[in-house]
Amino acid sequence: MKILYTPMPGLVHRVQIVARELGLYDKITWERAQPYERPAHLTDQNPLSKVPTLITDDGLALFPGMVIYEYLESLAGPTLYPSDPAARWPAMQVLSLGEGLWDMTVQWNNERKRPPAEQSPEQRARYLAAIHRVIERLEALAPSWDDFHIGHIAVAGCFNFFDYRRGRDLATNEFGSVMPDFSDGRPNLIRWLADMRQRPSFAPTD
Ligand SMILES: N[C@@H](CCC(=O)N[C@@H](CS)C(=O)NCC(=O)O)C(=O)O
Repeated sequence: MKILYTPMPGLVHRVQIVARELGLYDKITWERAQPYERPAHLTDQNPLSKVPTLITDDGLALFPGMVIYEYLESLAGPTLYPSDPAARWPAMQVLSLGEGLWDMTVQWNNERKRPPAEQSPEQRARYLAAIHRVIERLEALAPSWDDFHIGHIAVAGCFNFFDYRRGRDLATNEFGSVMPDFSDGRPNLIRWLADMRQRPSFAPTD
């Protein structure tokens, strides 16, 4: 099977963490695709031109990330999705918060990449307010996280991106503004993230 993704030096993507946790990483061909350039090798498989996109050995394209995680789990799990309903649905809620946080951040980031005259301050403020609300909710939940599941990968993966993007902004001033430090003032998340990053699956790959 193959996964189309955008390598970023120093950043491990959520789908890469999932593949490593499941012992599938080396069974996957990892192929570079730049979704914003809408290359045919991506759009032929995923008309949305989004990464990650997985192509199974039978040639079926799967997306978005949440479907890919479940597919990988179906090959090598059960590992990352709790089967007991009392644990499963709270885990799925954390997964949705993590995926939603990612999507909101991508939109916020895309908005600030536009020429200043075309940016909408209202839109940016809406995205940012939602990002802060989600992080506030995660900060409240974090003290109860003594297990490890797919939701945790989704959330920690967002913070990996925040740190990566913030580091680049500080180094390059590419967009003329700096990604906020979203973990600042969130002691529960800071503690929990430090533990997460001890896992071998969280080491950067590219
Ligand atoms: N929820 C999506 C998010 C993926 C996503 O946001 N991908 C971005 C790259 S970071 C993308 O492909 N953007 C292209 C576009 O929106 O046109 C998933 O899990 O697959």
